[in-house]
Amino acid sequence: MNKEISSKLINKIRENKPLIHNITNIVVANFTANGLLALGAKPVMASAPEEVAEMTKAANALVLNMGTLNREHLKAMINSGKAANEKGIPVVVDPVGVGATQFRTESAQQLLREVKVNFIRGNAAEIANLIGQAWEIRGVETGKSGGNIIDLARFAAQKLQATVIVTGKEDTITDGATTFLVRNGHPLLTKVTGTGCLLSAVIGAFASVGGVSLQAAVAALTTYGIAAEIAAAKTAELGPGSFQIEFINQLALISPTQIEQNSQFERL
Ligand code: ATP
Ligand code: TZP
Ligand code: MG
Ligand code: MG
Repeated sequence: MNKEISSKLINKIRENKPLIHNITNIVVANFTANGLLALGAKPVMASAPEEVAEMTKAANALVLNMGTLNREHLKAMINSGKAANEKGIPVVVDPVGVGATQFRTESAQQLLREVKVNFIRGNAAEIANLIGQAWEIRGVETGKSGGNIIDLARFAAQKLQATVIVTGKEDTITDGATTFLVRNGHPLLTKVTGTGCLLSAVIGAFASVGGVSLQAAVAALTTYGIAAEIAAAKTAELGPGSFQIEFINQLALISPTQIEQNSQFERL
């Protein structure tokens, strides 16, 4: 892991302005588009099965988010995923709420059978349920479980043949062989809906310029976590609303030097 290359990926996003195609949920679409714009990428949301393959062909990464899934969305995700695989652009899946309902769990498994996915980012419950392990989930939020998150992430990465990112207080990033822990972030991220979803889109942006690599994922997670830390410090004594706005500001303002100096990660 080269810290300097990692911290400079933000410049590449700002220079190249990669187009990130998102098929996402109705809760977070606006926040995700604004977060990607702040970072320097270009968002596009398109989810009609009739047009998604064409849109994906013009994009530099594809992000599939299952937050408010329906049959049409699933069809669109499979069509666009296949187009992304043909073009060779990174595919990120956010399995929001998998495990909470049978429809979500079965749909996610079908998607992973039909599309080659490069990154899967979720909370511990979503990743566990994706691979058939029991882990309490309440709506879209992870519940308590005694499971070991690092073992879970490694096993999931091996089973699903993808880089798996399990987020929470600490983030685990693994391709099944090599594992990193990222410690940047702030508890206020859990008080704003869509911060996990936006992170999945940000991983797409970093992978579009940094390739399908652990380096791109670590860069995305450290950058995101540091932006949150700065935003929390600047809005201390205010509430989550002010934090949300300042967080978007910091995604636009954060510099490679700040990333290099403040990133907290370790290779296990
Ligand atoms: P959930 O719905 O269970 O909250 P999520 O999909 O919103 O899951 P999170 O796990 O909350 O995703 O992760 C979103 C971001 O928030 C990540 O950058 C993660 O590192 C950060 N984060 C989550 N919890 C904490 C915490 N307690 N302290 C610091 N950062 C956190
Ligand atoms: N319900 C369906 S999708 C969604 C909610 C509340 C947003 C979840 O966003 P995140 O990023 O997992 O907090
Ligand atoms: Mg959340
Ligand atoms: Mg989520």
